Amino acid sequence: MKNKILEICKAFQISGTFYKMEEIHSGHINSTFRVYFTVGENLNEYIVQKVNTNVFVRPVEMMENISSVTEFIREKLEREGADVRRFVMQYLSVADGRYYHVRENGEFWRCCRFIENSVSFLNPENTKVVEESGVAFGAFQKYLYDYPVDKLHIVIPHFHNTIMRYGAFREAIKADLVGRKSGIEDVIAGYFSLEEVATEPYKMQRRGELPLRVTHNDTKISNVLFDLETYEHLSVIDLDTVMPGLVAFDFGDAIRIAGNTGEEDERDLARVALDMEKYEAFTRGFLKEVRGFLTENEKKSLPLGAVAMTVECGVRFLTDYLNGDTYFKTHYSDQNLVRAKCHLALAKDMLRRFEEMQEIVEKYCQ
Ligand code: GN1
Ligand code: MG
Repeated sequence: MKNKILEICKAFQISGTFYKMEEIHSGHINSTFRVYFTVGENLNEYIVQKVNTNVFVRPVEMMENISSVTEFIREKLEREGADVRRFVMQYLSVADGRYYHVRENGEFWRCCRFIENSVSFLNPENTKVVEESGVAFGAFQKYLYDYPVDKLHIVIPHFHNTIMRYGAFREAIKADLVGRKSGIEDVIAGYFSLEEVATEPYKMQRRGELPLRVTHNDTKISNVLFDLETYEHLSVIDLDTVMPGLVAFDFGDAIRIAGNTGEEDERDLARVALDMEKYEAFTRGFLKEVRGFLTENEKKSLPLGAVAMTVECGVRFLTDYLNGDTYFKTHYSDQNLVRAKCHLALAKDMLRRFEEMQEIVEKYCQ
């Protein structure tokens, strides 16, 4: 692997002496490496990624979205006099200016600078960090508020089309490709009982009640970088799925992770609940940035977005389990089922606390 990574770094015109590299295992789709080079006394760090082209079948368009959106943010930051090296991602180009390198065997690679003195968290306990992540994703919305949404490529069509996600789920149940349906009828039934509520935000958008904006579409808290010492937010990362979408989904997908008292694949369901303190912290941070321009319907849709994203992601995990784990990376045999059960429990807890969730949103809309 080292030789391959060195070949890729050379393509991206990285100078210096290779020092070390390590794989980062937190993503479920792409393969990610942190690579260190020394130049004199300095240690320069890079994130080198192999894009999963089974999932991202139009990787060139994806990189066009990313470079265009980051450029847009960078210009605004420059006008504000902010430190562009810390607050927005910077991708490296190969000799002819493209932001990707395709190897002879067809592998699609890209590389960005690692933001110095930054750290990310999978599911932090510290509510200040959770609030800061709300500010980070809210600010991302705010910076892209006037970005022409029609210019974005649809990198993965129907990505957060919850109705179609249920369609794929039905097909997987019917096909039962690897014989995993038997014994999990209760989990399957649990997801069908939430279909109506989970598909509501998508239907609202179709009825013209919610606008499409430039959204991140994968707002897990580990996709925010924080300053190593102050824990203030720096840049939002993983811009692969930046596309037209619903603000409720960006809010909701963040709550799915940051608001869960357990892990994304928590096996002990007694540990899975909506952490109201963290929910409130994220909401406070997020709304501080976006309340000035969201429509009334959008504000009201936020708690529903959290339920929808939790259910939709759970449906996707269960679909993948039924299909034999071909989409999400798994680290043990029933991980997708464990993830799905956890998301079902979390969504049910959200519905129990739904009024409280709405009250908190209203409180920070003032
Ligand atoms: C995938 O690989 P990662 O962690 O960035 C997935 C998201 C899911 C997430 C679940 C392109 O994101 O949609 O919400 O796993 N990305 C894609 O943790 O499908
Ligand atoms: Mg992602």
